[in-house]
Amino acid sequence: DASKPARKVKDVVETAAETLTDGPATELPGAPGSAPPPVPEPTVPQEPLPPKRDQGAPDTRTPTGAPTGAPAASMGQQGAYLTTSQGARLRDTDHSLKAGRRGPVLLQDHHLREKITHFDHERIPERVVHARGAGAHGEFISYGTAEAITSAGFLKKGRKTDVFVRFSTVLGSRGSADTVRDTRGFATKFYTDEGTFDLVGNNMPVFFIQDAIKFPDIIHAGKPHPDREIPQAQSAHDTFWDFVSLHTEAQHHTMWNMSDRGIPRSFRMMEGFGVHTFRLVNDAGETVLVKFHWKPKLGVHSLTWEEAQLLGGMDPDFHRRDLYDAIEAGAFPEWELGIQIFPDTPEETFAGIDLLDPTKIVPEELAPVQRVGRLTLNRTPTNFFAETEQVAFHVGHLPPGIDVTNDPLLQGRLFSYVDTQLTRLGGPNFSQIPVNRPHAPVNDMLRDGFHQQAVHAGVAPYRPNSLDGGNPFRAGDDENAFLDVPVRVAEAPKVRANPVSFADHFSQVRLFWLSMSPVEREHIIRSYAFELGKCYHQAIKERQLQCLANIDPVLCTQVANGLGLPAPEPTTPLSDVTPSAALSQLGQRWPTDGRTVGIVIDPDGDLDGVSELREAVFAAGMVPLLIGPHGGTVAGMPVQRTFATARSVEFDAVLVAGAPAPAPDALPARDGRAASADSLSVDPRVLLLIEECWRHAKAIGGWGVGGNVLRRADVTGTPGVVTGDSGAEVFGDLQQLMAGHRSWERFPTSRV
Ligand code: HDE
Repeated sequence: DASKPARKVKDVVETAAETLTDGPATELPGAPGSAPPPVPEPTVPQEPLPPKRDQGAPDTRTPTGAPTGAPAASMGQQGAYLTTSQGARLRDTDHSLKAGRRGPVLLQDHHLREKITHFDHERIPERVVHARGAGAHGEFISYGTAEAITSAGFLKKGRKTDVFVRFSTVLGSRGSADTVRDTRGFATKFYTDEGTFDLVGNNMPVFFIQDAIKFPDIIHAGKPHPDREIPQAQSAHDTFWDFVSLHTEAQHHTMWNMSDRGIPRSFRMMEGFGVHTFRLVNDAGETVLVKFHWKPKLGVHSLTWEEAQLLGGMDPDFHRRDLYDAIEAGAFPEWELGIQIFPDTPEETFAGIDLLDPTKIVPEELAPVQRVGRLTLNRTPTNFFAETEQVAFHVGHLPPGIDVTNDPLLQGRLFSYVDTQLTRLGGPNFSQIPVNRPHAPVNDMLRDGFHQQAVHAGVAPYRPNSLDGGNPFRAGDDENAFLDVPVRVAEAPKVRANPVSFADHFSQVRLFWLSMSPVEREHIIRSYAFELGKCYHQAIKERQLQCLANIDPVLCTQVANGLGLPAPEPTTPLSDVTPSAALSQLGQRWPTDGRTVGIVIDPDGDLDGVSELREAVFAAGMVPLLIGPHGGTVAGMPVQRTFATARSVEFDAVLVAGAPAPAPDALPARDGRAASADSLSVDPRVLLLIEECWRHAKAIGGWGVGGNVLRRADVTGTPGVVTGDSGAEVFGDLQQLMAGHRSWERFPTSRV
């Protein structure tokens, strides 16, 4: 009974206090002899909300499926009263148990020791790579289009499977910024009812190395320098470029990183790739080779480099926030899972491309990506640590119907992903952590070990046995067991060597370069020039320029110009390749769901127009954020950003309804501006907002006084800037612009 007072606690404490004689005579209120004042509760104790599904206790079931008797939610946060970890209620958690008010703390204070000891061990080692990440729950619904080529049940028509996805950067540590230039991880855990399937992919379809044995080398080169531990989460430093320029198989992935793909606008706007070739097997035992792709509903979009840099300071959590905001706003991120299918021939090549080489793609024009299902992320984690930090992916988590190939990078990963969890999650029982628990019944014979959660019954965790009734039994041929496809292994000598085709390091980099639009090429040139410009060693820059010369002379010359170095001649003939239009991010129109529209308002201006516009933005599935000279509300509408807190980088487009003149004590108007043609005085922070949006090629609009503000900012009449009579009218044009993502026509490119 929660309301029952503790048994005469007050009397006990008072008696104890009376017997104390060692306190100094001068002690103030609460001196020995007086009972400690009761600690008031700031709120009335009441039962908390029922725990969410994920807060439940681990499923402590026996191998035969019988519950062990542990209450379902015993590990979650529950009950109105604070307790010890053993469930004893506590009356005080703010004072240590001391020998007198001014005395030393007593070793017998078991609550103090439990609280501090647990805290001391709260942190676990961060992931050695992909440490910075954000996760979300969702569901995958299969179209059934892959039924003929795989027996995997979750790919049967209409089948719905729970998923957990974790996005990440690779190089930075857990607290690093989201918007750095880097590859992004895109790891998906499908909790299928035939066992968990982890598709542990990236947002780029190729990798730096062809053999897993080099992974420590590339990561040591990319991580901060070992002496000063800088730079954090960057590839713009000597060791990275030292490695990739010496190790030319890295050039393809490096160019993807230098392209706009290295700075995604949002996790929601990234493609995902399984990178390796996998093998699917159907019920008849027939096999095909496949590459997995995730295609985002919103299209593939990127930040500009300046935006990415500004966000590193303004909002280092930008991608994480964007993901959670979108899900909580109901703009659920969606991707289609697609596969490229290749015949499973002994050569394991397609159109001359070696399917075991993870530095190669198969252009979509040669093997179209066939859609097999839809992923929707619809729930944010309840607890970051429990779920996003503790989730453990493994490329070897495969259900029946999906198998691996001999890609030497994939083969090494098959070892690494279990091994790393032993250190990171502290032992071999990580699959019992709630987020890692399979949704299929588990009946393994794995026993004991650190952090064992299950209370296994039975006496015979071995096979064969007669004591546990012979359990567990092996699945027969027609009982949907995992099939190791009996691929023929060539009789060959043991060697430390690659297939000969792996020696081609430049042709597909050239293919990628030639597939880019002029704007994208311009960005690639700038990123090489920026990153190499950050290197100290001349020899490294020269060596990388040599690699670029072997990819494309125009690219090489432009980067060399940026560095102020001569462009070398190619040392290998340039490959004759056919560009792949599917590699470019530009030239299409995409849905704009969940995009943010900043609306600059004057509290004394056209608020009816603002209100109408706000509704129109909501109706279009986007997020309107009002930006005013001060916070609070105007005409019943929340002002979410002020001229002081808003920065261009958090908006996809900006609309100006009006902007009041700066208050006398605000920042001074810029010199020269105040004397401009229409002499309208505009807060300089609003002008900065508009200028930055313009520089970042974002859609800009204004109506009424807002049109004058845009004139003041000198942007009217340029591509992607619209003015009109009403907010709703301007928003119509703005939506069209946003569907094309950016207005690059503002910056005609001529160089490439
Ligand atoms: Fe990983 N990788 N990796 N990787 N990887 C890890 O596993 C590794 C590779 C990828 O959100 C680690 O649990 C080796 C390719 C993602 O939890 C570790 C090699 C691709 C994630 C590991 C590779 C990836 C990881 C670190 C070379 C794209 C984050 C912590 C053979 C297809 C998963 C962990 C998450 C994480 C090893 C190469 C993707 C150490 C040895 C190629 C998305 O096991």
